[in-house]
Amino acid sequence: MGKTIQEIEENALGDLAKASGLAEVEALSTRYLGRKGELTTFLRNISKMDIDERPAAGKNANLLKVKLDGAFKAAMDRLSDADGDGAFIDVTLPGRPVTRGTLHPVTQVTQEISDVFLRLGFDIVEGPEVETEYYNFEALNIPKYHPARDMQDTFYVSDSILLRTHTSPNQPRVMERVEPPVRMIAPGKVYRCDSDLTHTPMFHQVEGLMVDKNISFGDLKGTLTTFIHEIFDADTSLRFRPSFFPFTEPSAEVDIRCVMCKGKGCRICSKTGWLEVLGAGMVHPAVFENVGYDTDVYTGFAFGMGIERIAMLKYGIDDLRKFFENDMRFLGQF
Ligand code: 2NL
Repeated sequence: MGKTIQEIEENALGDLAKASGLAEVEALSTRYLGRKGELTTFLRNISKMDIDERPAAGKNANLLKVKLDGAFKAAMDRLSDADGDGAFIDVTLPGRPVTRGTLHPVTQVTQEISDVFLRLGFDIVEGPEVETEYYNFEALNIPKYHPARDMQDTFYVSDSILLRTHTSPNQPRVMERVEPPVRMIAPGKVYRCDSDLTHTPMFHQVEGLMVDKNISFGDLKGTLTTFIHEIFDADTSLRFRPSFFPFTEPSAEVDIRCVMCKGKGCRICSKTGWLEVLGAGMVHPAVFENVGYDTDVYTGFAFGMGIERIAMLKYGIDDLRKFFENDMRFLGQF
């Protein structure tokens, strides 16, 4: 006598569990349910059994047929190419890891600088990148034939509209609207028609302004010293060197002790031991007159710096162009 219904079930399900491909499952289906399959043969032989065994055997065999039909079909669905494109999705494969992005180093340094000045009570102000000649130049006491207005440096949009060459235009815009005290910084993108190893046509600046009664050069020195000690090491030495800007008088450039050699002299500081980090000064009375501030009552200081330069010194980056190449291996380090 052949196998029992239980033996056929155990064998069929055991074989199916071990089957790894569509062809193997199809072969098993034929072996058990095909015209000469084991279960088919069993069903055909029921007529040769004792008459009182036939009803139960027929019922169990038909139940198993339904069960195996379902199991083989489910296995084939799982393994076959349902949409016919020659590929199928194996939902049991592990997913690809999702990599997490980072903030651009220029964004990070902008936020750090903003945080320091927020703690000192300054407001953050943003304004248009497409500016008028008036706010970019005239309001800041940069006269018509000043070299800074040369076509070589400025991207003109039309006769009197341009891409701002610094973030200063935000400051007369604010001073026109509000009376002192003013404490603000203006971070953002600026544009200059210049492109070489150390210049990109777009870069980032932060400018600051403080106006009130009795603001002195001492306030400027104290504020910028605190700022430098927050951004670089807390014991970084500074020096204020006399300089010139049309919108400040007196003006100074601020150097810090070289972050690489600590003053011994190296390639980064060109053997001077000092690095220039920002420009500053007392706001020129002509700027106050342009916005309607009384120069007998108010004084103020202002400063400006390039964010890429601060980021390069802070992180030891030697090539400005790295900020603009968007190489993930570079950007992921910050
Ligand atoms: C630099 C120097 C500076 C200012 C920016 C300013 C703004 C107003 C009035 C007076 Cl509204 N001054 N800004 C002052 C001194 C220097 O920037 O090296 N920037 C990258």
